[in-house]
Amino acid sequence: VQWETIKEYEEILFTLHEGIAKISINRPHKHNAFTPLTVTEMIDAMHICREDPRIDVIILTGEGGKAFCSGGDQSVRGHGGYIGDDHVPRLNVLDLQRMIRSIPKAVIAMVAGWAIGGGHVLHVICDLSIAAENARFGQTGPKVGSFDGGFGASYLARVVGQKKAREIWFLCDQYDAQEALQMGLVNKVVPLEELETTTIAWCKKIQEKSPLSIRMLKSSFNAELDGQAGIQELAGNATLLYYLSEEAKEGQNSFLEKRKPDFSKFPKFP
Ligand code: 2NE
Repeated sequence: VQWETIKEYEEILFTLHEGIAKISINRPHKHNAFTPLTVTEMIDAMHICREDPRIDVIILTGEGGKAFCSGGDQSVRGHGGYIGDDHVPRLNVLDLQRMIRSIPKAVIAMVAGWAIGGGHVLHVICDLSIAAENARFGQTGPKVGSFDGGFGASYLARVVGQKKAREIWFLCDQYDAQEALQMGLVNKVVPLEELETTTIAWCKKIQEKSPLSIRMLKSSFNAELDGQAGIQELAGNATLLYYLSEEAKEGQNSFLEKRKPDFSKFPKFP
């Protein structure tokens, strides 16, 4: 597969292949642990994924085949958060989590090796997860003095159930790919050498589908769980569809033409 670079970054790779964007954490020497810069770059790439009409589906992954992501880089964790060149403590991965959840395109986690800590949460938030046989999953927060009580707890519990989610966080055990499959934490397990081709095949199946259907479904799945923000997303899509209608255009045109709107010709469906 030929991946064409969309934009150069320091700590991630951002590439495109036939409408599929790939955001890959490029810190394999640290099992793809993220720094504030890694996350800032991922956020920038996600913005591009949202705006670029060439991009239908997004793959999130890590370089090297040994780790998807091992969470926040503990060597730059300081007083109050993860510290970058600006010396400001940040937890900007939470902003990235919300972007993965709200972008109106499918995001697939392609997991080889470790998906641990905040890296585990990132795959959990993705719409789908495809794992290589060498994938290992788990949370470490209570071991290293951290926790993610947001999506990392509540959404994980929606995915695997309350008992299992509490086990994952309280025990900090690690789970192999088959165990992850059994608990519904991933969608499919494949040999490492088939991971990318399988993920691309899944992307292509999604690409053949109606983008508006995918968009509506993603926001519908989110709506119940995400409270007012979830309803806002779904309602925003309803507004988008309404703006495409002649009925909505009549309202706008009547204002611009300084006349009373005539909505009488539009059907009132039962
Ligand atoms: C992932 C795991 C279990 C792998 O173990 P192993 O033995 O296969 O590899 P090793 O030797 O530990 O790691 C290889 C290199 O990567 C670094 C290691 O320090 C090591 O470097 P060298 O000693 O060779 O120089 N490395 C790995 N993970 C790192 C990390 N997260 N930060 C900095 N360096 C890291 C094992 O590596 C492991 O347990 N890693 C730590 C996992 C972890 O606790 N992550 C943070 C959880 S908290 C979090 O992510 C978070 C949150 O809870 C809330 C909000 C935001 C973030």
